[in-house]
Amino acid sequence: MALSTLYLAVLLLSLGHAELTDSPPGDSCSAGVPGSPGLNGHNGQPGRDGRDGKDGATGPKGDRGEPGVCESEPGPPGKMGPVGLPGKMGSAGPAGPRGEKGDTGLPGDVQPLQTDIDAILLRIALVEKAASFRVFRKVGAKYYVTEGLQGSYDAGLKFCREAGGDLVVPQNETENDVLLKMLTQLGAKIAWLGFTDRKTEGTFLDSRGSSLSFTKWRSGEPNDGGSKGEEDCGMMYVDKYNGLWNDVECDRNYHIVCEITN
Ligand SMILES: [Ca+2]
Ligand SMILES: [Ca+2]
Repeated sequence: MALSTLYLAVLLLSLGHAELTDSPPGDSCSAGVPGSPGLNGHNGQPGRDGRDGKDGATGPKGDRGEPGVCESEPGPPGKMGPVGLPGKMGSAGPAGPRGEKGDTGLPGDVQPLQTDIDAILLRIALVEKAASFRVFRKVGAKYYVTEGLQGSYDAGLKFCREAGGDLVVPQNETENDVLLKMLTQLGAKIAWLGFTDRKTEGTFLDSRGSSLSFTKWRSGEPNDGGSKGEEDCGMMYVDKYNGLWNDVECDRNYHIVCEITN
């Protein structure tokens, strides 16, 4: 339609032009027969793109698809959790089998231990012996023991030797006090001390022949007095002179106290 309108417009324009150029001024002529239509012109240039149209209406919802298959790799491990509270200790299990016998130790490793064991056994033997007496007191490494018996100096010395000891000889003030208290508790008034001057008058020696390193003579003693004119054996006063010493006749009857040691 648009091409036909354009064609007619071109035709009228060409006729008008012909009248202006072919007819002299003042002449008149009749209109000629219209010529044949001209050829179609060439196609014009493509027009510009039109504006974007409005979005169409939303279409109907499609059918539900098939469930997919998850094939993803496992994720990394999570962070370590807090340390839990300690659990209760279980009951002891049964004893395991006996192990193999160990290697024999060196003689030098065994000897000190054996020495300690021997010393302990000796100490136990001493305590057992002391405890076998009626009364016993610990004095340093020694024990003073007695059965509460009385007799002469020689009877007392024999008794103590047979018990594995000797007649008591205090070596210092402390030992003298222990003996005094022991005799006081026993109710004794006088007890023998284990030394004499039978061998050399005026020189008191213990049963092993050693001189005295400690003495506690009563004032004026030893005096070798007495009715027989000789006093050769030592003794201790208990209640009368409170632990002081004297030399007396050896055949008197006094309490017998022994000292025992390893
Ligand atoms: Ca004497
Ligand atoms: Ca005397």
